[in-house]
Amino acid sequence: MAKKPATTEPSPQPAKSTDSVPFCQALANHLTYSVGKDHYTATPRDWFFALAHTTRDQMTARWMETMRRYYEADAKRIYYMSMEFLIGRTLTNSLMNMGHYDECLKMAAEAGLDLEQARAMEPDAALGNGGLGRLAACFLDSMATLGLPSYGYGIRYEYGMFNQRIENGWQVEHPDSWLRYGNPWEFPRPEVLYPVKFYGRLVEYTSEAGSLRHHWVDTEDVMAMAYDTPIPGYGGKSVNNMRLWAAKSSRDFDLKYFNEGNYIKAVEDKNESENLSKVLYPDDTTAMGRELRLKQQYFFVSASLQDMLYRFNKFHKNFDELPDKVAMQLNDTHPSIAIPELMRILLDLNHLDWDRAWDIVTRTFSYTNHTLMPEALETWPVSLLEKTLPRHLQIIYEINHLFLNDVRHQNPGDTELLKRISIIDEDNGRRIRMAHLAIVGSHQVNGVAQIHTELMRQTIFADFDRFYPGKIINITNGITPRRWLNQANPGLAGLITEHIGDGWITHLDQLSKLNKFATDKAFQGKFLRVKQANKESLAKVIEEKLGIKINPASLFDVQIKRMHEYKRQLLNLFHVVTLYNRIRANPGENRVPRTVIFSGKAAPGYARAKLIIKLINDVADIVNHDPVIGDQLKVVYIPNYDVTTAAEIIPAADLSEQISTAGTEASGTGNMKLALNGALTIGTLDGANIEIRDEVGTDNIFIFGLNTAEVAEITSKGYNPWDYYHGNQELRQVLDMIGSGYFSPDEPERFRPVIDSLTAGGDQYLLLADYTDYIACQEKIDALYRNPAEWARKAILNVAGMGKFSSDRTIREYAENIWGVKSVLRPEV
Ligand code: T68
Repeated sequence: MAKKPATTEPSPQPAKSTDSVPFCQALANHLTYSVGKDHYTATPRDWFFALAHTTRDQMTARWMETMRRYYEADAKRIYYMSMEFLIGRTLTNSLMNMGHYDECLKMAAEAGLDLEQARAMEPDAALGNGGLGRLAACFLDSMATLGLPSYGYGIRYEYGMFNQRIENGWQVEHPDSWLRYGNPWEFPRPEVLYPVKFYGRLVEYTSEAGSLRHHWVDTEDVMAMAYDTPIPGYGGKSVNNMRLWAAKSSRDFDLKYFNEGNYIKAVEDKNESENLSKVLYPDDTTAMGRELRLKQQYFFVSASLQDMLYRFNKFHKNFDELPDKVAMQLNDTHPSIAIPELMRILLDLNHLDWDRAWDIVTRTFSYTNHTLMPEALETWPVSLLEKTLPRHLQIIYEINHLFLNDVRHQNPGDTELLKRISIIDEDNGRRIRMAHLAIVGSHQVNGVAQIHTELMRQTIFADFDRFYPGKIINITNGITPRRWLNQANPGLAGLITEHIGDGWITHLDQLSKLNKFATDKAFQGKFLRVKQANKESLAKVIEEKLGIKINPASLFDVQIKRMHEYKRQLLNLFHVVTLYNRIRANPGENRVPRTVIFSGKAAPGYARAKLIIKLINDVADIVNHDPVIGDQLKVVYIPNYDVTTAAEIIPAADLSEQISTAGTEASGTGNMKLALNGALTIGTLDGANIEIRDEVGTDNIFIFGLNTAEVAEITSKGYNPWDYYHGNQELRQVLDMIGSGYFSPDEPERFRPVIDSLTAGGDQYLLLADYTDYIACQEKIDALYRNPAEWARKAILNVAGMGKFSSDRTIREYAENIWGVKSVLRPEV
């Protein structure tokens, strides 16, 4: 047994506040004593580290005070369990949330310090793939801002999301060594160390009282070491903790090998166990059944549960109190092995009986689903669990057995139902359906937008919705206005504050006060000038990074998100090629100039998505160099989309492309970020687009295409893409050009498979069916853009209507409807 870790919880004495030391004095001290440089020798990176340490100091005292406050209140804690936290940069966020940003700006100006340069030295903490990981980061910000006693638990990957370079038009992945220069935000906790077991075998025995007991023995153990990062809420009143686990070898040197003189082998084994937290899996929509991924999941779940129970047990002796003191939120099924793990802890280590343990477990866990796509739903081969986590497999079997008994009791004779609803899929080589396990083991399950939740209830989880009425609920996603408006778009944030005050930063629904300015000419003018300035900044970045000169007066048409067929970047590209053909056919016509901006990463193994990136770049190459086209159309692929790039692009967007096939995008959150920054949306009736429409009004959003009912109908009737190919001459021309190598003269057949998949291949995502309506909708957008006052009015109404989409609202709903937790606020001092 590993020794209980020494507590890292705060001591009762208040920590000495560093608030009294002036910022510039503290900064100078850090430059000298933490970085070991002076003004003469300091590089921008040195300044970044000095700034980060100064800022961290300011959070630390409040962090400890917050932890003490939660202890004293014996508050119910939320544990947000997530394989991904896509944090991005921290410096500006922390300075702003702690209220030191203006002081820092002033100090930098006086000292002649180039703050921009120093800020740019911070690497993104890219410990996530996309929407799911960024949602977790927005939630941490909101939970801290609301003073909710919460902890983020995850993995401290040594390599985060890969860096994407575009080489000759192709995506090339490069490792993201974000810790290379050290991470100034984290506190390593070498004393908070837990063993995590793998493999081994089970020994059954009978206790003195006659009950069957299980021992899991001969395991291979890896140690999980904690790294803590303070998460400041806006206003700096509460600072919460994100605790990430890194794998350490259980013995730094394996003595057995060492004694045999096999030093190299000992170090090799150490490295192997430390591989567990080495790298983030970069796949967002395919569940890959890789042993290392399962081990990562169990690794962080096991460490987190040990840690949570250690904290619980300090003040509570009775496990029955656990659900009153702890809420565990599973961010997708990735941490759902926590359900059998908590059962194992209660049964095998604490000898509770099954029913009591199960009652505690199901009242503690809840699960968020982020996708309906079958290929993204996790299943693990029974054989893999049997080898890696044998006791968990036994427990899952027992959970399933009891669950199926209940289902059978309510639905006698319905064997098909039992097969469908079972946690074990018997048809595909026996696999564990993790979503089924998560639903059965949770008291509440939620979808992330109304339509997504509806579809969960009607399709993939319909049997569960009937069996557990009321268990599946909706909580529509949100985004933090601190990062996505206040920091990302200081121009717009300032304009808003000037007119309605700054209450919107924590009460986003106050944006509705902007409604009355939508027709105000002076306000419209200011609003358009802010947008124009943002567009000019982005144009500069694009020219510096890519050497492409874009026209800042053109309509900035933006699609930024993971590359995936269902998101239909290709449909957007078909519009680009249509415009290209129209301009070439009629060069003199007066048109609205457009700059079409794409950015996004493809999973490294997703060949089709990578080919589409190459296609976009090949089209860009031809379009951007065609003298007939000139300034009227430009196509830009901004490489390495990450949180920082998003914050550069979003404030400059005029048009937000949210064009997934209806019924495929669970929610989307980029749609919210863009509308909040005054972009108009062109979108399908999918995910949160529907709720955005409801909030901003049908007249202020451009909806096109088939809805989910029509998608279902057209596919069930037998969809024939050729009908559309033959039915629209412009579409046919676009497809023929791409398919026959117009954009790839060096290799004419390069994009043939892309086109074939749409025609002969059946066009799974119905691009051809939606093309005509999409193009017509884009024409309406062009027409509107010619009328700046009308455009501004609609864009202002979009900003004014975004109040609902604050992650503060989302988190309040989780707190009330799932977690049953209350804020523990700092008494006003
Ligand atoms: C996204 N999912 C949804 N998954 O696609 C998006 N998956 O509609 C939604 O807005 C967002 O979640 C937040 O709810 C993801 O981002 C992943 O990143 C992912 C990662 C690993 C495995 C599976």
